[in-house]
Amino acid sequence: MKNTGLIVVTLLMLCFSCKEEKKEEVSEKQERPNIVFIMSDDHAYQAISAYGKGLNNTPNIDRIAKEGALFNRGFVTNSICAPSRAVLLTGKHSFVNGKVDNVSPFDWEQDNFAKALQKSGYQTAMIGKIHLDGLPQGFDYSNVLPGQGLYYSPEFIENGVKKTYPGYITQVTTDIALDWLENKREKDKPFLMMYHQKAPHRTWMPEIKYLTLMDSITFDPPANFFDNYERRPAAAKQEMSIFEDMDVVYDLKMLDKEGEIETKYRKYFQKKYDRMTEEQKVAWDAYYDPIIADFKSKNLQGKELAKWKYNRYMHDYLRTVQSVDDGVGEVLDYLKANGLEENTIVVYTSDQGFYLGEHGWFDKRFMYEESFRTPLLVKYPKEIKPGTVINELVQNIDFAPTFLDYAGIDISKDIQGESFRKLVKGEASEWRNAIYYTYYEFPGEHHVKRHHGVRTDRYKLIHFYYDIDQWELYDLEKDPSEMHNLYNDPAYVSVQEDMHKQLENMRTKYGDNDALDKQNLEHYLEVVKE
Ligand code: SGN
Ligand code: CA
Repeated sequence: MKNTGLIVVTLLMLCFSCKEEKKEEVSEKQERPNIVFIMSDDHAYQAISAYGKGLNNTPNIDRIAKEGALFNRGFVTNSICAPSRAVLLTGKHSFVNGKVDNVSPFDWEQDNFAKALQKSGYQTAMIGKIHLDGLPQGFDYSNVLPGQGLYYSPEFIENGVKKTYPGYITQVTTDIALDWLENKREKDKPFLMMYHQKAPHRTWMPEIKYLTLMDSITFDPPANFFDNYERRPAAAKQEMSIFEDMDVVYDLKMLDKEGEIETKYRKYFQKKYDRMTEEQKVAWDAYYDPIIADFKSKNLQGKELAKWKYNRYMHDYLRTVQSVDDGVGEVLDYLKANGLEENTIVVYTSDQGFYLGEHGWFDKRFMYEESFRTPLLVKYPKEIKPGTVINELVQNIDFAPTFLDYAGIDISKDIQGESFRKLVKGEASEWRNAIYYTYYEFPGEHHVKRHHGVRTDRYKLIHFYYDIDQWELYDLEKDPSEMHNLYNDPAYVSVQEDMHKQLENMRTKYGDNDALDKQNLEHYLEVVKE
């Protein structure tokens, strides 16, 4: 009897521990966080209300910072689209992953973090702008834009098959994302969703519902809008000036029916306009026609014209941002309504920053703050305290290792970024004190010269090269707008020396050198010649 009792008890215990094990296994699986990586294109941090510039309201993007963390020093390694996306996927600098500019090919065969997540049991999706040729690898589902994408009646490539969707691109991209979350993924697996908007990329065509948004507001240009580029010859030679280079039809929508406003790029904008439905065109014209008439009647010149252009630009740019913000709201609401909020990491960022009139510019590419920086907001209720503010230097090479870290996957040694998981949790005791930058796409659109440089918390050293040999040094604490090049200033001799050392250290650390620069240059010149 005694023995039987013991056997029963032992069996019961065994059974119990068996159940416990199962429970743990399940809960461990559930604990692997989902990742929603939201990236927009050319979204300046200045146009996110959480950053406090006061230009616009982005309540949904702001929610990410309110419920999680706002990064004040988020940077890219190379301020241009396709290279930025290659860095994001690989965790490696451009000169290592090979995608140094928008024209060189991207090698999808190399490792990327989505492949690693997929291999470890994640469901993975890539939706929206990708700007890397070829079928995305590492994704169970992809529905991406060919090239830059189109604002109205956009084309997408769904798992390799091209189709056109009716409607407005930002909403279509959001709908595809929500459809994947709701109907396409395997719901028992953790997931990674890359949800990448085209907006607010040029040519800033707003959604019909936002045509009149902020219409009554006149924006004052930034203090350095009429910059004279003194002691900055590379900055003086770009072609990204709002006044000089913005096309009043192509960029600023002055497509008059009479065809009197003839500009270089008018015919390209006509094509974009023609993609709208009759109904959309009626609403579009009702808004723009009076502005066109007014513009014609005024015949603005000089500074008045520059300010007019700046305002036209800001209105359309900020309207396209509003649709992006709506999409973020829809995705956040979906996660909440479906019990996914607690265990999902949500990141909001852009492929780089953008100029909203600083130095008189639009576009990006330069290592100056507005384009070198990128917005970065992250929430993860399980680990990140609401209202966290991060001031350390974080860069887009850090995304891949961070996500691998959260997913519990080994970070391979050749990844160059660092996981910021501990940093954002408030645990990192040590963090880097300098970051490295490279830009290659010259000669090319917008005419920004090749350069590389280093930035520390306070200083920045830039070297422009190729058809120029120019150094720039900035004290960001005293001169946050980078108007005073301090290179060879006697008061900064030791800073300059130290920054040169830092630059050499960076190039050694990441494996960059003159031979690589030369190789990339030769390849680029070959491709652009064709
Ligand atoms: C297009 C734009 C440029 C922009 C590049 C790169 N011209 O060529 O203004 O700098 O993309 O942007 S457009 O007439 O086609 O709009 S990136 O974000 O893809 O790198
Ligand atoms: Ca971009």
